[in-house]
Amino acid sequence: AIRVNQVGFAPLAHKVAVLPAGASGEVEVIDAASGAVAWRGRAGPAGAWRESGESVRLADFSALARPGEYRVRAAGVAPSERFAVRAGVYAELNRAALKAYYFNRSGTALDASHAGVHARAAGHPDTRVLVHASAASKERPEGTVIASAKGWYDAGDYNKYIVNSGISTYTLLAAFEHYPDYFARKRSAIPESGNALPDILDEALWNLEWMLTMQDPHDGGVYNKLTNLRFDGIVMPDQAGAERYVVQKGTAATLDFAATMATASRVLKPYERQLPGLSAKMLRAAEAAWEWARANPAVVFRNPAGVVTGEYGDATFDDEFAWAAAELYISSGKDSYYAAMRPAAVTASVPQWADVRALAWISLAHHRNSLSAVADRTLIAARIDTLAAALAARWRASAYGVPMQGDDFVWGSNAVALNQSMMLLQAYRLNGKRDYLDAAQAGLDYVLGRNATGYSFVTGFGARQVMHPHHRPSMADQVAAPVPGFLAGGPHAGQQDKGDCKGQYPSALPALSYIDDDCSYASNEVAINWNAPLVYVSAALDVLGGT
Ligand code: G3I
Ligand code: 9MR
Repeated sequence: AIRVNQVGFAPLAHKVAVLPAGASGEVEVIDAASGAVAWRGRAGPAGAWRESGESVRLADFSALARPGEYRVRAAGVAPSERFAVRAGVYAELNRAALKAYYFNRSGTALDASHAGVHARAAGHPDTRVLVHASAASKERPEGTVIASAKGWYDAGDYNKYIVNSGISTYTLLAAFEHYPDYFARKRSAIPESGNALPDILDEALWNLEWMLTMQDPHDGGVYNKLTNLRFDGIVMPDQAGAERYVVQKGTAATLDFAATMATASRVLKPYERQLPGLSAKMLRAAEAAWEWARANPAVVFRNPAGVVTGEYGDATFDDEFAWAAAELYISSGKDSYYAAMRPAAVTASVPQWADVRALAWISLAHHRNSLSAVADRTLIAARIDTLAAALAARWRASAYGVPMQGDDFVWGSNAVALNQSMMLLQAYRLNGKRDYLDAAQAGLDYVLGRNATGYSFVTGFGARQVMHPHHRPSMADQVAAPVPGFLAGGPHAGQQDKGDCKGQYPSALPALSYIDDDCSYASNEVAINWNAPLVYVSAALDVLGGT
């Protein structure tokens, strides 16, 4: 079949469909209701995409700007799913992608007025959590009870991990910092909707309040995670009663915390009246975490004996140091933090939970006009442009018309596509090169259906949508539809769950290694760090895509 973004495009966006090489080169875009031809043209030459073993052609129908509902067709092949062309085409997608965080809130009931058929009882109050042996200190010996409520469940499991919370929360804060007007009045029907804060900040706050409890007030260090000893069964949150622990402090968790709190302190500063003292408290927490990390610069987290939940183990800390230093510099105004970042030694790469260095460049670029004299604006722009240029070159050379290739197909590959888009958008914001916007569009197209599996990977969106994500509430709630607004992890050749998904993978090729089955935690789980760039990119393309 012909593959296309199943949600659609802004009128002036770059618009591409992927056709099997065997299809006729004559391509039409037809009105989905009347069948009238709205655009006619030719597909490009056939090219091989090693990642899926396909030979495909691209049809560029960007010239079609008239709002409507369409399909792409060509002789000799099934037509595409339907899609829309209109301004604000990602508004609902963006709302749902943010609402997914509400659905993953720990420690609260979701009532029917906000959660509809996905209403559920409260689980994991985390008001009495034990300090694990690995986290014991003089002031807080093993077994000390602390309160560590709120926060989001990480993913399809019910644990809460600081390393992954950092990049996720930051990305939401960055979306708001870059596009405040887009989010200002946007309502996602969460309990806080209508208060003085935009919903995206209320949602971020739910997790930030939890994160604050993960810092040991005696030394500034931050626990890696709040977790059961082993994963909960496939049950609703209120049915999961296992003892919970905070586990070992680590350098990565502490620096991710510092960076996120420093960011939050400046983003929330205008809301001093609603949140008295919070901004200053967050900056103090960030500085205390930074000091702990300076004194403990290489504490690698590994699951202690007896703990088998997600690890988020990361053994390199240069990127976390750089990111925390950059955010502390911007938020505190102290030049010493810029020097501590060692900018000349820090490159940019596509962000993910274990590599956060680009987040430093994103924030520096956004604030470039108000930074003190020590900041090297030329370097900031160059770092972002160098990365974007490399991604755009891949996009240009790709048979599928996407930057995704080879090593990008990891656990959570769909978020790689969107984080690539997020970085391309940073460069577009700096220098307005149209290719960067178009390559960013390709990443969103990819997760919404222009990929080798033909799925739209966001629950609730697209004609051929994911129905069975590895997400405990979606699996246990007896509701046929999954909780909406979640991005599935996506294809990759690792197939680490094939023991639990016997014989189900259709292919060993990376871009086809995906199963829409809830057995597949390696290809079909959801996670807060994967949804965050979906929130960012859908907002940015709604704002920038029509221009
Ligand atoms: O670092 C190695 C690299 O050196 C090697 O070349 C490469 C080859 O496969 O593997 C790399 O390690 C990978 C690691 O992520 C770091 O990227 C592992 O293969 C891969 O299995 C591992 O996947 C992680 C997965 O947990 C399993 O630990 C995902 O990134 C991570 O997103 C995922 O996170 C889980 C949490 O643990 C628990 N909660 C759900 C969440 C989402 O599935
Ligand atoms: O549900 C767990 C998921 O959140 C993790 O990402 C994944 C990898 O650590 O593990 C899942 O739990 C599975 C466990 O690892 C193996 N037995 C089946 C579990 C899922 O039902």
